[in-house]
Amino acid sequence: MSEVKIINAPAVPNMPWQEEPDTFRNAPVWRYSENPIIDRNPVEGVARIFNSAVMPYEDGFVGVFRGEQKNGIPMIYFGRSSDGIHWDFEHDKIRFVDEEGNEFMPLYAYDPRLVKVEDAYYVIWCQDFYGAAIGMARTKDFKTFTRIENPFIPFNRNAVLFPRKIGGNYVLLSRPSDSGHTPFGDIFLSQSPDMVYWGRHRHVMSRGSEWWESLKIGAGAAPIETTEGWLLFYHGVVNTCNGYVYSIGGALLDIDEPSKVLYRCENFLLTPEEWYEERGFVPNVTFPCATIHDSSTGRIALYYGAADSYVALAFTKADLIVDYIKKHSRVTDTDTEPGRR
Ligand code: BMA
Repeated sequence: MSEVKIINAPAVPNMPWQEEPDTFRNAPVWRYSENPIIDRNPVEGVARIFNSAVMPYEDGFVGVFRGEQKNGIPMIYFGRSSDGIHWDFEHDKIRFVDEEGNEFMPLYAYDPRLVKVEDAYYVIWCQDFYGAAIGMARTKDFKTFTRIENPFIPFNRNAVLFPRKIGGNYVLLSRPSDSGHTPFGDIFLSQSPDMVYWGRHRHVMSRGSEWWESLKIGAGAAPIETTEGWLLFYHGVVNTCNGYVYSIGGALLDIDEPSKVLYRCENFLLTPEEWYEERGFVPNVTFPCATIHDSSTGRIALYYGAADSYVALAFTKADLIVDYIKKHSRVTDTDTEPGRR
């Protein structure tokens, strides 16, 4: 096994962890034995929580959760946990405010990501901006969540920030899309000096030639900085005769120029196999949105939505997953180029 290290990230010795099971067959990722970690009807008025993002905070963990309200409208709920597995949710959805402090709620909000950059925490999600678009808010205390200007015009989804500036700019991955259940989609990168104005857009990677990701792809968890590049977990979708199937894929991006894909795994890392992934409101969905990782051990806990009904957890280690991605890598010219035309 190589000596891959997670860098520029804190040690999180209390992160959730479970060793590989005895049945482990050199798979790159293994599921938590007690999945799903969030069951149906978790909060009064909320039917399902899934596609949600968490991170270490103070002595424990916090998260922003996609709560599908019983009126069918998704909103974002805040939760805390001492172990990263058992979660206490606030009963009311997050009440966003504008920069003047007035309530400023989106019509709907789903698939949140949560990333710390410098001294602030950013929530990034999909919301209505005269069509599906990227919403953003900043918080420093997880009490006041201040909406900042939407970075892009519609239609766009699956935005996630890198956890530090690169080349002096904030960097955001996103997936331009359409107004429906988008039947296409590639990952692009945009840069900003101030989190307000975004430009210097680059293509990162297209839907793959592999069948499991042949329809569309979208960034999942915030990239993890490693000695081998930015480790990106993303989702890949195939259109079958019975509808879309969402699997989890992995790639390594260049540290200084992350629009260049160094390695991209031709195999999915995880695909719907368990009852909570195959059966639910939308069957056959595994949708990664966050990791908790420990730079001292290289342990990674991957949080993913399952079947648009549950939150589930899987584990891997930095050296193991990086070796696996490199061993099974297949990159194309559009992956490895800077992505500028
Ligand atoms: C996508 C998003 C995800 C969802 C998936 C499967 O378009 O809406 O939130 O998990 O579809 O329904």
